[in-house]
Amino acid sequence: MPSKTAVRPAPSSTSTPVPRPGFDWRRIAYHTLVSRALDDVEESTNRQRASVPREHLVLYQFSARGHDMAQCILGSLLNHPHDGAGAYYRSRPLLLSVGLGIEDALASPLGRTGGFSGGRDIGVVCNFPNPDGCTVLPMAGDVGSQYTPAAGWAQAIRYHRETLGDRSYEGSISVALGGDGSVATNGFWAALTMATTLRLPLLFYIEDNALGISVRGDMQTPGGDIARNLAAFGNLFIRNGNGSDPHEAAGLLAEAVAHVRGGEGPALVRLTVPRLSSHSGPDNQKGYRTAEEMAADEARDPVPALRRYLVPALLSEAEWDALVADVARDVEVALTGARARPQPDPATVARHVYAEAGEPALMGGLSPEERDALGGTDEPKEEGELLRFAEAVRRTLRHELAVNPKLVVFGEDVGRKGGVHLVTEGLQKAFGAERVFDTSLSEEGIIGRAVAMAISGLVPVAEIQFRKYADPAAEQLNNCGTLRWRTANRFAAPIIVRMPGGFGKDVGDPWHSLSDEVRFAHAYGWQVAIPSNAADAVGLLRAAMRGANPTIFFEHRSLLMTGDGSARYPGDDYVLPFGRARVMQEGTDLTLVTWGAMVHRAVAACSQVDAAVELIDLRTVAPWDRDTVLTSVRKTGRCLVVHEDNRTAGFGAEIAATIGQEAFWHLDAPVQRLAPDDIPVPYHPDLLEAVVPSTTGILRAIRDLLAA
Ligand SMILES: Cc1ncc(C[n+]2csc(CCOP(=O)(O)OP(=O)(O)O)c2C)c(N)n1
Repeated sequence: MPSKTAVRPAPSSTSTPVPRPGFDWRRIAYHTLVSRALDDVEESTNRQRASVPREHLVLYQFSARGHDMAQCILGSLLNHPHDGAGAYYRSRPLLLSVGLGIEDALASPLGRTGGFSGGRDIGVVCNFPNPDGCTVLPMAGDVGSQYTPAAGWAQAIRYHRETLGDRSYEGSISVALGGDGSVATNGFWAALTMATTLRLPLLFYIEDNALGISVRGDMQTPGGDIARNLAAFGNLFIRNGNGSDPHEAAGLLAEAVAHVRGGEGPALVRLTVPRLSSHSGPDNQKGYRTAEEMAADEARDPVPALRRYLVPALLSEAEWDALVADVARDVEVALTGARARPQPDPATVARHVYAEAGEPALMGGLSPEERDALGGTDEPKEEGELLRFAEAVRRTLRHELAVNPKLVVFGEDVGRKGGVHLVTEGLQKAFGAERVFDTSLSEEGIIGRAVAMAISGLVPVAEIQFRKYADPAAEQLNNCGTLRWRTANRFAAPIIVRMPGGFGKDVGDPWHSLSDEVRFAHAYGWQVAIPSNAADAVGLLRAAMRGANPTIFFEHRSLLMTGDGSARYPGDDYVLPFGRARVMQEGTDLTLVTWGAMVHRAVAACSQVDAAVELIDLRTVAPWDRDTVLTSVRKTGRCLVVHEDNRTAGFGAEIAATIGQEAFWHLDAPVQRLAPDDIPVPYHPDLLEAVVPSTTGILRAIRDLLAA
């Protein structure tokens, strides 16, 4: 009985097995040869650099040579219209085999219009919205970042099938492709935990070429064999073998795909493959690879092995040669077509950072019809009940869960406990554990999962327990923000990320009290809300949940813990558009701009000063309401910005710079900022008071500025 990770011996050349039935071997060979030809075109063009017109150069090239055949076998098995794949820069053969056109495959590295990104991203960082077959999720340059979205797609399959009752998802699976280096990343382990604990329909496909650029595989996992090392991992079906041997690779992949499609849970297949080129165009392999090692890899080239396997058993010599000729012709035609495509227009480069009206992405989030059906009004109801901040958020989540079956709420402790801040208390009981659920302790897993769920058409509302603990998810958050732009509006992932931040009631510390909202305002593609009260929280959260852009939604800890942010419930359909500041009190002497919990200290300070201060609660920092601030400053001639985040490069710097640029001649005094002196938030109440702007500090700053 072979062990579950046993390596099957490669068949000897004297006993070439009969090609496995059930595979379209001609198609597999065609795609393998196309991939090889694309690598040839790119590499030879780059070699002849001096004589090739600049517009025909591939500026950044990664070859799939050696990885190609096994990927094409895998691709041939991904034939369900709801299959999905999280892939990486060496995965182009898989894309070809699930339907990517050759001209598109060439247009992207040439940076032409169309293709994956319209010239915005590297040609092998692909994506493929594929209504008739496997969707390839937008790849990213970060190794390992493909895994948690792939797990999220698997969870979304289950949600569509079981919770929404969409039988068309029956039997679909998700696949994550990665190299041997990628098994050392956080993303790999996060996804492995997700897939095995939830028994998700996810296949991990590890293409082990024993190198991560120059680093050997035994630096990535002890002994250099991740399949062997995972033998004891729970709920994981494992297969391990030779990716240069078509018979063996097809057998192992078919077994694993059948396991996952059959609802038996996740699987991992590791196939050894040769790397027949340098890591990427600029790498010359000097210093880390000997001529003997390269020759040994050449001897493992899967293309001759595939030819031996198919000729004469399935194809005659002449049929193989005809296939080679077909490929050469098709690639030549595609190359001419790709080169003839227009260059991207620089005038369009700023488009699709955010959603644009009337131009939804091909995939991601609710459809415009679904959004319209949800509707909304920016007129608050006046007679609503007085609610604390946390209760207002809970009620908004509850209502949206009730009216939108595609909305899911999740995070650490969010389900059974109702969140460590109890904001989601009772929601799992009311809506079930499929819709409101706990996750494993991995912020990368939470956000990566949310991204793919959103791409599949769901509305994920993720909770990060405290602002500081978004750190491990930084890669997924940043990639989510750029996703629409870098796929030229083919994909979007409008996720909502709720996170408490800022000081608590008389208490702080460096871990639970960070605000650092500027980091998200600086990141591409995000909306950032920092509401100061329950009514704004309702409107902004609902705007995010019914909107088309990814949103960071801050829940200030001091407002969650006190009655400071209490307000009347503005109604079940109240939507507050982003970028609309609130002028809390009008005045002609000085403009005070702030947001979040600082609003309450500013109100207290203003009540003690004998001057007409115009107080502006910004509500959102991305986008921020420049017009309201500039109009006010042009009237008052003085501006004080107060915030809780660091002064240096804090959001106040952005506001001050904008005022300097746009309203300089209206100023009677320099713009002032009141913010912590770049000191982390301390624990002891006296230290906390010394760092975070206080009511008396704000009062003093107002008086100083009025006197200036
Ligand atoms: C997070 C991250 N760190 C480092 C890199 C630089 N880098 C690009 S590819 C690579 C090696 C990846 O090796 P492996 O996963 O084995 O895939 P292979 O290239 O061998 O197919 C590294 C270190 C990166 N792209 N992303």
